[in-house]
Parts: sequence; C-alpha cells; structure tokens
Amino acid sequence: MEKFYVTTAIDYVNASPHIGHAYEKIAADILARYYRLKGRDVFFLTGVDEHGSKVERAAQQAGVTPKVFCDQMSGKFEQAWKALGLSYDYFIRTTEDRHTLVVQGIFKKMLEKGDVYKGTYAGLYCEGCEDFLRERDLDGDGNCPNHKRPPRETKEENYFFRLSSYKHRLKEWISNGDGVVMPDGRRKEVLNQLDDDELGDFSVSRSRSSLSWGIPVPGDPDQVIYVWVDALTNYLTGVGYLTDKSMLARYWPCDLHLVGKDITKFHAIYWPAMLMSADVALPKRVFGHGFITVEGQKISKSIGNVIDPNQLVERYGADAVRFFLFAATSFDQDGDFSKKEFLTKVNSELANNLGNLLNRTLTLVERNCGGIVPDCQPENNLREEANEVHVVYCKLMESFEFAKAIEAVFALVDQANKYINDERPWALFKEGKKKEGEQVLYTVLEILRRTALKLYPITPGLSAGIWNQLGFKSLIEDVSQNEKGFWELIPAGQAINNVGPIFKRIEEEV
Ligand code: ME8
Repeated sequence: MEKFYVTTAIDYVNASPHIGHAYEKIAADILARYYRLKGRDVFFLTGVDEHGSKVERAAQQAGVTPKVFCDQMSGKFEQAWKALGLSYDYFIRTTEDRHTLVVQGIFKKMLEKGDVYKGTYAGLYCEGCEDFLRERDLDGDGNCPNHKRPPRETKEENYFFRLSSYKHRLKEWISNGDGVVMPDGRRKEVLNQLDDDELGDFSVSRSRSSLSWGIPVPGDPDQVIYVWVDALTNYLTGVGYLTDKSMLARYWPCDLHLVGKDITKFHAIYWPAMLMSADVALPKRVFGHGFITVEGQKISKSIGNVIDPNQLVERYGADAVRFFLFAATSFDQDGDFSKKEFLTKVNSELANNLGNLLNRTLTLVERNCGGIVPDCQPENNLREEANEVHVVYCKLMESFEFAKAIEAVFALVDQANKYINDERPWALFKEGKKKEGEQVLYTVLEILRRTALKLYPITPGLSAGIWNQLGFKSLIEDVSQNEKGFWELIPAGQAINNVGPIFKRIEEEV
C-alpha cells in the first residue's frame, strides 16, 4: 500500500494557538483525510516546540517552571486541534524522553561525520525568530523586521554545523528534484539564499549560561542543543527513528513537510543538510504556505487581533471555519480572515447552494419515492461532468490548490441546482411522469454523494452528515478501499435518513 507521511511545523508554546497556526494544521488534515480516502497508509504528525529561550522566558513571566508551563500550553494546542477535528496520528512534544535520545543521536552522527566543530559565535540573536540575524537583515531602526525588536548582541563558545560543505548538494537536490521545494517562489528564494556567500556555517548549540531549557549536547553538559536542531528532528522522532525500525521503514522519507513561508529556510536548507550529514534519506517535499491576516492586518498581540480557534469553533462549528479558510485563500499566498467574508461565503455556499440542494432533494425523495433511492441511472451529461470534475479535483488537491478544488466542486453543485430548477421534478411527479421525476432525483442524489466525498477532507463533519442522510454508514470505511467509492453510483433501494437542514444559515450582523 502506498504511504503518505505528512508533518506540520511544531508551534512554540510561548503563546496560545491562533488561526494562523490552525490554518497550517487544517491543511495537513485536509491532505491526510484526502489520501486516507484514496486508500493510502497515512501518518499525520503534528505537535509543539517546547524548548528554547522564548519558551523559557514565557514560563518565567508566568511564574512557573518551564515544564509546568509547557504541560499547560501544549494541552491548549491539543484541545484546539481536537475542536477543529484534526485527525493527526501523533501529537509530539519535544520534551518527550525518546525525543531527547533522537536529538542527541543525530547530533552525535553529525559530530562523528566531522560536520560539527567548536567555535566562537559573535553576532545578533533574535529570540522571536530563535535565529541569528545579520546587520543587513535588520530594518531601518535596527530591529528584527518580523518582531520589531532589536536582536541581542551575543558572544559565546558554540558548536557549529559545517553547512558550507553541503551547499552544492543542496542546490542540486532543489534544482533537480521534482518539486522538492514548493511553491516556485519559495524554491527560487531558497536557491538565492544558497547562492549567498554570507549563508555560512550555523551555530547548533548555546552555552548553558545563556539558555538552560533545552537538550544537553552529548558529552558536553555546558552546552545546550540549538532549538531548531531539536525541533526539526521531531519529524524523525515521530516515526520511530532510533526507537522503532519497522515504523521508520514504513513512513520515512517524509512525503511532505508543511511549513509557513517564514521558516522555509530551516526546512529546505538546514534540515536536509543535517539529514545528509547523518546519512538519512531526504524528505520528498517542503511546502512553504502563505500567512493569514485578520481583517487585513498581521496577527499580533499588540494589535489585539489574535483569534482563538476554540472560540470560532464554539460559535460557528469546525466545518465552517475549515471551509472558509481554504475556500477563500490561495494556500501558496497570504490570505485574509474577515468576519464579513466569512459569513457571506459560508452562508452562500454551505447553507444556500449545498444545504438547500440537499434538503430540497431529500424532501422530494421522501414525498415522492417513499424515502427510498429510486432505481435509475443518472442523466448522462451531468454524470460525465461529475467524472470530469473528479479528475480536476484530484489534480488540484494534489497540487495544494484547495480553493480551486472547492470551486470545482461547487461549480458542479451549481449545475445540479440549475438542473433541478430546469427539470422541475415536483411538477413531473404531479403530471404523473414518475420515471422522469425519479431520474432527476437520482441524478442529484448521486451528485450529492460525490460532493460529500469531495468535501470530506475540508468539512469532515458536514460530509459525514450528508453521507448519513443519503443512507450510507461510515464515509471513510465505505470509500477508502481502492478508491472505488468515487466511481460507484448511489445504490438504488437505499433508505435516506434524518431529513432536515444540514447546515443552518448563520444569522449574525457583522
Ligand atoms: O516557527 N498564518 O513556530 P511558530 C499562517 N517552532 N501560518 C502562520 C501564521 C500566520 N499568521 N503565524 C505562524 C515555529 N504561522 C517553530 C517551528 S518546526 C520544526 C519548528 C505558522 O509557533 C508558521 O509559519 O512561530 C509556522 O509554520 C507555524 O505556524 C508555527 O510557528
């Protein structure tokens, strides 16, 4: 069975999750659910990044030990992801014992290879980025452009990683591979970074006197492993590197690292170089997605526009949130969350276009066919159209063009609405043209069946509801065998269920 191993970035636990974090995790969930439906052996890993100065400082400010702080915060992330219906297979925490073993193991391998050496680091460190900056990275006021604060002048003895030895191989990997770094703009950016002579060896440890919250360098307890080396390694820990050989063989190399555009460098340069050094196969793809803004502004505590995903889900339900975020944005570009757009899109697509079509059709089946799917064949044109949409949809989902995939599904829903309006099955039944009326309803039921399947990765709750109303049992179990469910037709004689609106219009003023 073909496998699909997908990861997300692991979030720093210094602050609570916001919809920007949620966006990336939902994208991974969409792909995990899509490939499970296609019958692949999927492993979906997400989790939290718990070490480093940023988290250490947040714990200090909260007046608790870092461990207690991380326990509290990681619980918040898990709770938010559960509310959003994320189907991850494992939630990793970098404070797990087995992770320490793996990080130290990778560090030792890089040391043994001769790629890690001791030197003195003198320069600028931004705690917000947990990264070293150069003078020319700063803005006009001498601040980190992302965090609007001056970086800290640092001078200390550290271990360094010999990135310079791997630049050539990295360039070959990125240039020759089939979409190993996506989207194309990010790929070019990374290639430019590799051409920059100033991108040299990077520090992979901090002295314990400046950072105590981290994993010790093996054999040198005065040094703590750099938080990025620690964090990136989670992708190996999660599938059993050094701890579970068969699991590692089953899922590694990773098929897709989903990360934000701000951290593509770490995933497309540092991470593969570390893997090359440790003689581990490289991931197949890194995708750097765009950022979510709120009402046109960057998400920021100081602006006060941080939206808690829990609150959104409580108020509108997970399906509406998931649907909006992916129907309204291009995944490779920045996108905006605006309350007005949210209400408009969700009401018009889910409540009106899809919800009304479903409710209308089921009511007609109840009244005219005794609540049983009639014994017919679908109308040819719409059937062909639906087959074409299936091919287009799969291509778009597999190239991360989620908004376009959703658009293709809704174009078919629009056609089905037009078809039922034009054919007027209620009138056909009245005129005694039962067979004709049944064919129209059967055709629309079949389009609805396919719509439920195609929306399942995006709106799993809603799709499971539609599936149930159409008289099926379990969507994932019914379909995930050899993809056959995509092409089969709704069985005649099946009894529909629980007729009633599946998605209620959100009545709320903006
Ligand atoms: O970078 N829109 O953690 P993080 C979309 N711990 N994505 C966003 C976003 C927004 N407004 N804000 C943040 C880290 N993200 C490291 C990762 S991985 C080995 C270690 C994304 O909490 C961001 O781009 O700062 C990143 O992919 C993820 O959320 C976690 O960000």
